[in-house]
Amino acid sequence: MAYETILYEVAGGLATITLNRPDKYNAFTRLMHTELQDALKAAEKDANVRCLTITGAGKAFCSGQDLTDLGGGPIGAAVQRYYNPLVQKLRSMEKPVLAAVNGVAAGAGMALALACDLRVASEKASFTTAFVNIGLVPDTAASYFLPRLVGLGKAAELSLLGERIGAAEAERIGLVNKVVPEADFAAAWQAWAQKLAAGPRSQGLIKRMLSRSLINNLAEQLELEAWFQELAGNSADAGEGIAAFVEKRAPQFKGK
Ligand code: T3D
Repeated sequence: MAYETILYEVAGGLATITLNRPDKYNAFTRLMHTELQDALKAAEKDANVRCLTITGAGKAFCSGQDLTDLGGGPIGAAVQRYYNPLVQKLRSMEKPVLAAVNGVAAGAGMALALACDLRVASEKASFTTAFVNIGLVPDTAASYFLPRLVGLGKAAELSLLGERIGAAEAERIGLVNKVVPEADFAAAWQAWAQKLAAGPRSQGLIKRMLSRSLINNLAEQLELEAWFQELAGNSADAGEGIAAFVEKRAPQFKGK
């Protein structure tokens, strides 16, 4: 399907969404939200897609809400209508989602990266919560994921001061999984995305388990592990994984 504000491509088990408003640093508009939801649903439904990557066109990853196109109406209602479903979809999708952070990620754009499962950043990437700089509070689950990724102290610093940090600092504090030189960036995120796209059914379960670990107590998490291990153990991919180990060959997972 042709979109105006994003690109959506599927190749070899890997779906890629590119936020595509480079002149506005890929800022969100209402149309972009609608198109993004549509593409996320397509990726979720398509059995051939086993990993999704979100990246940005041009110099930026995403600069958050387009401040020249606020749409009017109560701001809280806009957050509920557009941003909350975006986070919910990213978290409920039983497929790994990778943020390939090519440039600056600000406001809800930074939050979008935080809501993904993994973050690979170009050395050109940078991050600012930005909300406080315009008198707002973090949304798009930034106040949920940021303390969990970097700890309360750093989350407070980034949220209260709104300063921009570079990719190396983001890697140092655990905000991104890895930083790669600009020349290697595309190859680096594609290598991870392709590996994830060739992975077993258990990846979706692992994603759910890690999300639940953020709210479960130890006893609940142990029960969940036993339950999900039963599900994973009965999957065709587990059969293949164990057979491949015994036969000393590489497994051919089908995501089933
Ligand atoms: O109603 C609702 O939906 C509420 C929801 C709110 C969620 C949010 O995301 S609130 C936070 C919104 N985002 C921001 O506050 C970030 C604003 N942008 C910046 O702080 C900076 O632009 C950046 C840190 C992202 C990049 O700085 P820099 O110096 O590298 O670039 P720049 O020159 O500021 O920006 C480049 C261009 O992108 C520029 O356009 P121009 O002058 O070349 O024509 C700039 O205006 C444009 N741009 C950047 N961010 C936005 C934007 N245009 C519209 N909206 C933006 N968010």
